[in-house]
Formats: sequence, C-alpha cells, structure tokens
Amino acid sequence: MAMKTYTLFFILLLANAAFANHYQFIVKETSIERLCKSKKILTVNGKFPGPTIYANKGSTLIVHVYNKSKYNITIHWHGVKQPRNPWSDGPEYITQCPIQPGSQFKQTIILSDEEGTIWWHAHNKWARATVHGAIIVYPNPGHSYPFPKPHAEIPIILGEWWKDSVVEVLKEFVGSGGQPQTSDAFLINGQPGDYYPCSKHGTFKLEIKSGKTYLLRILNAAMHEILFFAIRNHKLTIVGTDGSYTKPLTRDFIAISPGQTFDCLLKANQNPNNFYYMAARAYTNGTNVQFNNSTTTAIIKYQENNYNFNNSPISLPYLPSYYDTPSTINFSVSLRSLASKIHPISVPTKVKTRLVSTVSINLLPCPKNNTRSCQGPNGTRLSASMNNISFLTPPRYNILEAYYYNRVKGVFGADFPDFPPYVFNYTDDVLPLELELPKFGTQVKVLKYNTTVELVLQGTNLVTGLDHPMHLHGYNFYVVGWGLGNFDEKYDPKNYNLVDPPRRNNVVVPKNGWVAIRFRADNPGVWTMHCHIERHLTWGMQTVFIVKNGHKPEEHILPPPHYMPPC
Ligand SMILES: *[C@@H]1O[C@H](CO)[C@@H](O)[C@H](O)[C@H]1NC(C)=O
Ligand SMILES: *[C@@H]1O[C@H](CO)[C@@H](O)[C@H](O)[C@H]1NC(C)=O
Ligand SMILES: *[C@@H]1O[C@H](CO)[C@@H](O)[C@H](O)[C@H]1NC(C)=O
Ligand SMILES: *[C@@H]1O[C@H](CO)[C@@H](O)[C@H](O)[C@H]1NC(C)=O
Ligand SMILES: *[C@@H]1O[C@H](CO)[C@@H](O)[C@H](O)[C@H]1NC(C)=O
Ligand SMILES: *[C@@H]1O[C@H](CO)[C@@H](O)[C@H](O)[C@H]1NC(C)=O
Ligand SMILES: *[C@@H]1O[C@H](CO)[C@@H](O)[C@H](O)[C@H]1NC(C)=O
Ligand SMILES: *[C@@H]1O[C@H](CO)[C@@H](O)[C@H](O)[C@H]1NC(C)=O
Ligand SMILES: *[C@@H]1O[C@H](CO)[C@@H](O)[C@H](O)[C@H]1NC(C)=O
Ligand SMILES: *[C@@H]1O[C@H](CO)[C@@H](O)[C@H](O)[C@H]1NC(C)=O
Ligand SMILES: CC(=O)N[C@H]1CO[C@H](CO)[C@@H](O)[C@@H]1O
Ligand SMILES: [Cu+2]
Repeated sequence: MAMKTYTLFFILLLANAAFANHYQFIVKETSIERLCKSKKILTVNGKFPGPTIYANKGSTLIVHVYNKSKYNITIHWHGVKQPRNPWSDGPEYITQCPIQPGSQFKQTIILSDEEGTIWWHAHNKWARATVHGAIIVYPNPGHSYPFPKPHAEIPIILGEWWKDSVVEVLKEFVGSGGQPQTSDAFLINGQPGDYYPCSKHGTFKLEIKSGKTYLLRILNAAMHEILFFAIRNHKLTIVGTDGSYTKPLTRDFIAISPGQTFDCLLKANQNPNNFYYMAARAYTNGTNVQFNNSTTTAIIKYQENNYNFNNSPISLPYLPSYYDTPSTINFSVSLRSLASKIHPISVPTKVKTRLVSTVSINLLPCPKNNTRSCQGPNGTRLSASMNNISFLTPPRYNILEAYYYNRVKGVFGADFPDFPPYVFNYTDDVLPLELELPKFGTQVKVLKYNTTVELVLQGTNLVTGLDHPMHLHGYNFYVVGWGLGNFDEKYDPKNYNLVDPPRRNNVVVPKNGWVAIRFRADNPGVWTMHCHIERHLTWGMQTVFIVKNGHKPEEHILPPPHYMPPC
C-alpha cells in the first residue's frame, strides 16, 4: 500500500513537471499598434492577449500579480470553481480590494473538475478589455480526451477594441447615462483582420495540414457583444464548453457570448489550394442598441498550399444576420453534456432552494442638478437590475472580508429576494413605464451549505428585451430548461432535461425568455453572479451568493492568505 502511494506520487510529480505551477503576471501599460496607430493599453507581461496558462486537471497554481501600472487591478479566474477559496476569485470589492499601483497579490488558483478551456481576466472597471488570456486544462496524466487526439491545439481569443482608452470610454459612458461609445473593431487573437484599415499585415494566420484534425479553443473576451463565429467551407464540431465536455455537435457556425468558451474540432478536409477566412461579427437584437457591425477575420492556410495569399482571393464564411435570435437560441439549446461513465454529471433532482430572478434593463429619472448626464431614452439614465435591485458595489470594502470577519457592518444586506417582488407579464410588448425604475442596494442571497438550488432567470421587456449571458462564480451549473415568454412553474419543469443538460458557468437568458439552472451549494464562499455584457454589469445587473460553511472542517472556507490587498 505504502509502495503504491509512493509510486503514484512520483508519477504525479513527473506529469506535473510538464507545466509550470507558478506564474508571474506583471500588469503594465504597453504600446500596441492597431487600426493605423499605436496606443498604450494595460497588459499582462506586455502581451495582448495575455499569456496562456497550461495546467493539468485538479492542479493548484500560484499566480503572483504585480501591478506596475498606474491603475487599480484585480484578476479573476473565469470558470475555476476555487473550492473553498473565494480569496483569489478576484471581483473588485466583492472578494478583495484592488491591487493598487506598486503593490502585488499572490493568488492561488485551485483547479478541481474543470477540464477544457477556461480563461482569466481583469475584474475591475473595464480593465478586462485588454487584460485577459486563456487557461487550458488538460486531462489528468494517464487520461485522454473523449475524442481523437487532435494534431494541434489553437487558442482563438475573440476581443473588442476601442481607439480611445477604455478608461476614458468608461468615464464618458458613466457620465452620459446613455450607451457606451461603440467599439472600433472586433479581434481574433488580438488582430482585427483584413477588413479594417492598416490591419492586413497583422492578421492572424493558422496553418493546417490536410487530413489532420485541430482543436480550436475559442473564447469570447469581447466586452459587450455576443458573436457569431464560423470558418469558410469548414464545419466546427463542438466537444466542450466552459470547461466541461459536451456530446459532439457539428455546426456551420457558433454563437458565443462574452464569458463563454467552446472547444471545437476542425477537420482540414477542404481544397488545400484555397485560403479560408475564419470570421466573427456581432449579434444583438434589441431596440436602439448600438454596436459595431464590422467583421473580424483571420486566415486559414493549408501547409500544402504554395500560392501567395497576397494575390489570392479569400472568401468569408456565412454568418447569420445581426438580429438572428432564432439562430442563437437554436445553437445554445442544442448543447448536451457528454455525461459518460468517465465524465459523469450529477444534476440535482430534488430542489431545496427555489429562486426566480428577473433580469432587466431599467431607466432612472434625470437628476435636476446634472441634466447632461441623461443621454438615455427620453432624457433618462440607463440602469439594470436583478429582481428589481440594481447592484451597488461597496465603495470602500469588500463583501468577503466583511462577511468572514463579521466586523464591518453595513457593507451588504442579506435581502436579495427569492422571487420577483412584483409579478407582471414580464415579456409583454408594452409595459407600464413606472416599472422601469429599479431600487438600489448591495443585497446578497445567503445559501445553506449543500442545499440544492434551482434558479430561474427571467428576462423582461422593460426598456428593451435583450439577451443576457449570466455568469456565476464558484460553480458550474446545469442548464435544465429554457423557454420564450414567461416561465410557468406548473408546466415548464415537466420539460426539463435532467439527463444530459449542459454544464456551464455562463448561460444566455434569451431575449424575452427564461432559463432554469441547477447547482448544489457545496462550495462555501462569496460568489457573484452577473451579466457578462460589461455595460449591463456597470448598470447593476449583478447579485452575490454567500454560501455558508458546512459542519465539518473540510466544508469551511479556507483560511485567508497571509496578505490580502487593503482598501
Ligand atoms: C465599426 O468599426 C469600423 C472600423 O473601425 C468603423 O469604421 C465604424 O465606424 C464602426 N461602426 C460603428 C457603427 O461604430
Ligand atoms: C453598418 O453600420 C454603418 C453605420 O451605422 C451603416 O452605414 C452600414 O450600412 C452598416 N452595414 C451593415 C452591413 O449593416
Ligand atoms: C428579434 O427578436 C424578436 C423577439 O423579441 C423576434 O421576434 C425577431 O424575430 C428577432 N429578429 C430576428 C431578425 O430574428
Ligand atoms: C437548428 O439548426 C440545425 C442546424 O442548422 C437545423 O438542422 C435544425 O433544424 C434547427 N432546429 C430548429 C428547431 O430550428
Ligand atoms: C446632485 O445632487 C445629488 C444629491 O442631491 C448629489 O449627490 C450629487 O453629487 C449632485 N451632483 C452634482 C453634479 O452636483
Ligand atoms: C404576455 O404578453 C404577451 C405579449 O404581448 C402575450 O402574448 C401574452 O398573452 C401575455 N400573457 C399573459 C398571461 O397575459
Ligand atoms: C421596482 O422598484 C421601484 C422602487 O420601489 C418601483 O417603483 C418599481 O415599480 C419596481 N419595479 C418592478 C418591476 O418591480
Ligand atoms: C449533501 O446532500 C446530499 C443529498 O442530500 C447528501 O447525499 C450528501 O451526503 C450531502 N453532503 C454533505 C457533505 O453534507
Ligand atoms: C419614451 O417616452 C414615450 C412617451 O411617453 C414612451 O412611449 C416610450 O415608451 C418611452 N421610451 C422608453 C424606452 O421608456
Ligand atoms: C484604487 O483602490 C483604492 C482602494 O480601494 C481606492 O481608494 C482608490 O480610489 C482606487 N482608485 C481608483 C482610481 O479607482
Ligand atoms: C513598485 C511598482 O511597480 N511601481 C510602479 C507602479 O506604477 C507606476 C506607474 O506606471 C510605475 O512607474 C511604478 O514603477
Ligand atoms: Cu445583460
């Protein structure tokens, strides 16, 4: 027995030696040339997109973040559950105070059952526009993918770019009360591509070999837009999402929301003498919502191809129209968990805690002393809410430390409602204007350890119906149901998928529709849930779950690290 343990330990050591377990993240301003000009942006290690982290399933990483910029920063490990370790989760003023200029924070990233592609990004203000990168989690040593081993793996990071500094874009946005300045480009691996001025030379190029299969690890790091993504003449076979495997799903295009990831197999099975574009552009279907309608591209070249692409015509793939809601819904509801013997799932079948929350856009009346700040519809200020509460981020402390030390009163309240405070026809075409006004507050929902939660997220047509990609920290959840219109608690649960629902950390509540998610609250901590469309988050579409400790010591939040950034 002792011998066996020893051997296992030795093998683990060897296997883990393949990847670094320690990373240094230097946050600093770096000049990057895009769209004909050079601009200083916040980066990690001078890279844009930032460095990729490689790890084995279940390993623990240490990332030492040094802030050598003049801005506050925090880093979140998106899709990492961080069992019992909210201390390194990252959202500013929720689990920590920011890492201030000149200071540092050693973060511990505890991987558990995540396998596939997840990512990291800044989680304060709008810094994540340029501070983000992929995390690739490989199967445990001795295990393989539940699909044929790909010839190579390529991160495809979709992004969004402003010519102005995002700090200024955010300031102007908050000051105006209206919509943010639309972005100037979308990006594939940091590059806008051939359809933007001065960008041809930098266009990302992927070389593939006829007959081989490639694994594209696609993530959407854009700030505001759900994106359609496709490759000319090639199909994509989705095999994973948000760090969990799916049943293979083969499609001509994908729809990917900010915050989501997809692992897709690409077969090099087309005429090698052509060049092919991969391309992405926005999807949004709301009244008076502005977005940039341009297309970002990258080029696929076969190794066997001897032509010079500078004089070869390249064609774009088909992408659905900007407003094509049915296509996005069709795609996202077609996903199924792999749910195999080796990759089992455990969907809670008995629900102890039932919650329903609306997700709404709201309007605020114009303050008399600052009418310039009212560029929302009809001279109002735009806002957003869950269960009619527009979330106020604590200004001077963070919820985790306030909760853990039980010292600081008044940082948050525990009154997030279990159900919408007012029941109405949420998705009616015309709604009374008085309903558009939200309340404000820092209200959390406290959950008992190990309770089984069903949360129905109900979109509303207040101001405008829109899709909302809702992201939960600290958990993966199962998407057991969805529908258009209003959730009907009598009939809809009968159609739930409790057999192989997709396991995700970010699900789109469809425009004027709902989704039902389930999870077991077995990770004590302070975990935010919010819309991953950045302007909606800024407007307050957010809440926080506090999951209490269980009885046993191994069901408690881990002790805090020796050093947490102070406020
Ligand atoms: C979209 O981006 C392009 C290229 O930067 C720019 O020319 C155009 O004005 C933008 N469109 C909108 C609607 O902002
Ligand atoms: C994109 O937006 C611009 C500016 O609003 C508009 O002129 C153009 O027609 C739009 N293009 C498409 C393809 O919708
Ligand atoms: C936009 O959304 C509405 C539902 O709110 C839908 O009826 C309409 O078909 C969508 N537009 C398109 C072009 O799909
Ligand atoms: C969803 O899309 C697939 C692939 O395009 C198509 O075969 C299927 O009919 C669509 N399903 C619905 C319900 O529209
Ligand atoms: C406007 O008044 C509110 C409260 O009366 C105050 O908090 C705010 O600072 C004032 N804003 C300006 C621009 O004076
Ligand atoms: C809610 O509004 C929709 C759209 O106007 C309508 O079709 C539906 O019948 C309404 N539901 C109820 C229960 O009134
Ligand atoms: C939200 O709360 C505000 C303030 O109490 C109220 O005026 C509004 O009608 C409420 N809206 C909804 C949808 O509950
Ligand atoms: C959590 O609840 C499940 C089902 O009720 C139970 O089987 C399990 O033992 C519980 N786990 C703990 C640690 O309490
Ligand atoms: C703006 O005001 C008009 C007239 O009162 C109203 O019909 C419209 O719904 C309002 N728009 C919004 C987004 O509230
Ligand atoms: C940076 O964080 C500190 C600590 O919370 C805060 O006092 C300061 O105002 C922040 N700076 C900016 C520019 O937000
Ligand atoms: C200690 C440290 O890294 N300080 C840096 C903080 O940010 C300023 C502004 O960029 C730098 O000049 C300092 O070197
Ligand atoms: Cu949203």
